[in-house]
Amino acid sequence: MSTASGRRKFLRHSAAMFGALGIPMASWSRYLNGVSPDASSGLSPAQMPATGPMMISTWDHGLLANAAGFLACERGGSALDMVEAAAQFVESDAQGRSVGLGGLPDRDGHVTLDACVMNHNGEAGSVCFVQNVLHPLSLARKVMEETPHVILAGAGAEKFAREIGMPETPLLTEEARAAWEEWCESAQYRPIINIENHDTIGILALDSKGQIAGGCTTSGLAYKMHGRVGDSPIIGAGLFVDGEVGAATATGLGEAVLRTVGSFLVVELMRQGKSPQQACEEAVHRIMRRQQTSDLQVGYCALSTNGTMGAHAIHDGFTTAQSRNGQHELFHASFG
Ligand code: SD4
Repeated sequence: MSTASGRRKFLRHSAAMFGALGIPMASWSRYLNGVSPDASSGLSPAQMPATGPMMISTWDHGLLANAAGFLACERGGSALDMVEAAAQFVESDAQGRSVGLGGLPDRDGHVTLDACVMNHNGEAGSVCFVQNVLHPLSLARKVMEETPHVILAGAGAEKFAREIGMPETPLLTEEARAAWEEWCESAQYRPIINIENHDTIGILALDSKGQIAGGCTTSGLAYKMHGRVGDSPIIGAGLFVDGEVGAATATGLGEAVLRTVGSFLVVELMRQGKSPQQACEEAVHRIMRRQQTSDLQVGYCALSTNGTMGAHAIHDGFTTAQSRNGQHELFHASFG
């Protein structure tokens, strides 16, 4: 596909998504003018410090997610509001195969969701192994804001969602069901791990007050065992935010991230003086030193409270969307 036709397709999809969310065209169209859907390689300019609201999100879908986050910011939203708006955008997108609606199911055919949020004060909320909730990250935020707990799981989280008025939403689309049925024919009920099978969204935002927040939301590994919970809803693994230092989030094979408490590690390395880029590299290398990584992917991205960003992955192919000054750009992360 040519760059021009790729861009046209991207803009059509974006317009449909913003329209479906009821966001008026006058609000989103100017954001899309600042969106560069073609990934650049090499060092991102966003690794340089900057001021003002900014975001970094995992994978290509982070571009539109960040644009949605900036709309929330323009309406006076905090960093956490930016994160939530970005997440809702991707969770509602039925074309995405690993987050929310349209996500691929577990090996028994159930779409089960993991999500969490954390803010600059160190408050955190999380839900895991949740079904039929369109916006699990918003539910995680409610756990943080309206309960004395940090994590709610499974049926208990779903009950809480009903209590606070979140509608039950079936998430398995026809396309995702068809993909699962095809998988069932040859897979012998074995959960798979491969480096293509990832595109969870992790989102980090810094608002104009200098407050930082993050979130992570996913339907997890496709065709995982029923009941499996990954790194994404686990504070310290899929996400960590420290208002004095910065924030980090992870994507890829959750088991590898869980074993190394990856996002916490990235933030602690930043506290010790490493840049977000150096910290992401060290956390990836920690996995590579301990595990056989030829068939697994993990990527981290990080944002410091002074506005520098970094991203690194085990393998080529990890992209991050980086936004500031009304510009949203996609970057290929360094790897290896
Ligand atoms: C998980 N870390 O459930 C998630 C999957 C993911 O990009 O990030 N995919 O293991």
